[in-house]
Amino acid sequence: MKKALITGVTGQDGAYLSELLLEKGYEVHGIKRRSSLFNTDRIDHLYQDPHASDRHFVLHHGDMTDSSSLIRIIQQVQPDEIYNLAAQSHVAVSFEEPEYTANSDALGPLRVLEAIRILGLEQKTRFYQASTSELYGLVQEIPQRETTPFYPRSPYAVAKLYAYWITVNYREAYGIYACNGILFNHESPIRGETFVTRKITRALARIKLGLQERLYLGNLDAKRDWGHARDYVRMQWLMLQQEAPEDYVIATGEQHSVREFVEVAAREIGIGIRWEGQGVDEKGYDQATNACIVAVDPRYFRPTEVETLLGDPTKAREQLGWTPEVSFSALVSEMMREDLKEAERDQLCAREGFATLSRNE
Ligand code: NDP
Ligand code: GDR
Repeated sequence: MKKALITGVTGQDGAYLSELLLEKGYEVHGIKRRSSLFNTDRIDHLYQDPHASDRHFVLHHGDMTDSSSLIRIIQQVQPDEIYNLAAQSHVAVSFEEPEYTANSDALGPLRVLEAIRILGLEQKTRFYQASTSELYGLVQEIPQRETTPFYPRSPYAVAKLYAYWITVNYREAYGIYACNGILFNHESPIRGETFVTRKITRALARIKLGLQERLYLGNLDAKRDWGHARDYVRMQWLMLQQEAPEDYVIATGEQHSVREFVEVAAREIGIGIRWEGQGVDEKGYDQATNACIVAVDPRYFRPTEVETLLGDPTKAREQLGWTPEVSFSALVSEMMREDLKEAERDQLCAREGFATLSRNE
């Protein structure tokens, strides 16, 4: 039985990847960091009691900023594959916490690679690094492919640039099977609530049910190449099953703006959108059209923005036979459906006198 170790197992991709690897018969180990509340919502359905004898899903406490925990876990697990997904993954937050972001996102991967080397696992353990389209930042070529020059535009992207190159360097210097998946934005119903897609679907569902008044966003003209996380974790696994390690762009090849995302999501649940302006009542509805109001709040603008990203996944398609299965409209539709269910649960709680919180973050 193959053993995989996933850092960032409690995150969006960690949850989908755990499901995929368990289906494939792996023994899956995950690293979660200590928090004062349970932070395992996304993987609770996979949880196995630590006292059970035949466990295939095992969680360990560790942190990307703590070499000792990483070395100890890797020594104990002796994984065939490590998927390094853990990161402070929010671009806007990285401007507020640049040093921590560098520690976890740049030095974190270095610590894992060093652990592989210190433990003499160079020939055994394959390493996947969660690289990102944010590396392209101020884009130098459209669409972006593996050979497009990088121009990072945030502390997050700069940290990920270090991680990208240290992965390449350890591959070349020590012969480790190490590769970068340069993944473009990928979303799902379990996407973090402060990324723009989930923020939109969650807010529109709550607005429809009268639980929230307005949706405040930043740059509506930003364009992204959005895919579904389930498609993208398949590719993470495929990249570690090849004869030789290589880096791949994973994207859909299709681009939409934030504004378009709002419009498609609103259509999906049959509500009108009115962009901030005149004739709006205090609840955020335009009474004439009964449309929900989307307002722009400058606090969501970034000091340096990535305006446009569009990936070219030709190499992944030709060499690995990978194509995304979920279309943009199917993605929006699934996210809207799931957020409506969540809003209905919150509405029920509100009706029974339990408070629910509208977060506009
Ligand atoms: P999430 O933010 O959903 O998950 C990040 C995970 O990392 C969480 O499990 C989080 O733990 C964990 N984590 C954060 N800091 C630490 C730390 N110091 N030590 C240990 N664990 C830590 O991200 P995604 O699942 O969306 O993304 C996975 C990876 O892919 C990330 O590295 C991200 O940067 C990268 N990426 C994501 C893309 C996307 O569109 N989703 C695109 C390209 C790259 P906790 O749950 O406790 O917060
Ligand atoms: P991104 O995702 O920065 O691309 O990073 P995010 O969803 O945060 O932003 C996408 C674009 O939307 C604009 N935007 C807003 N963004 C947020 N979060 N909130 C808003 O209110 C808002 N209004 C407009 C942003 O300015 C941006 O242009 C994600 C993360 O998953 C990274 O970890 C990953 O590496 C990249 O995708 C690929």
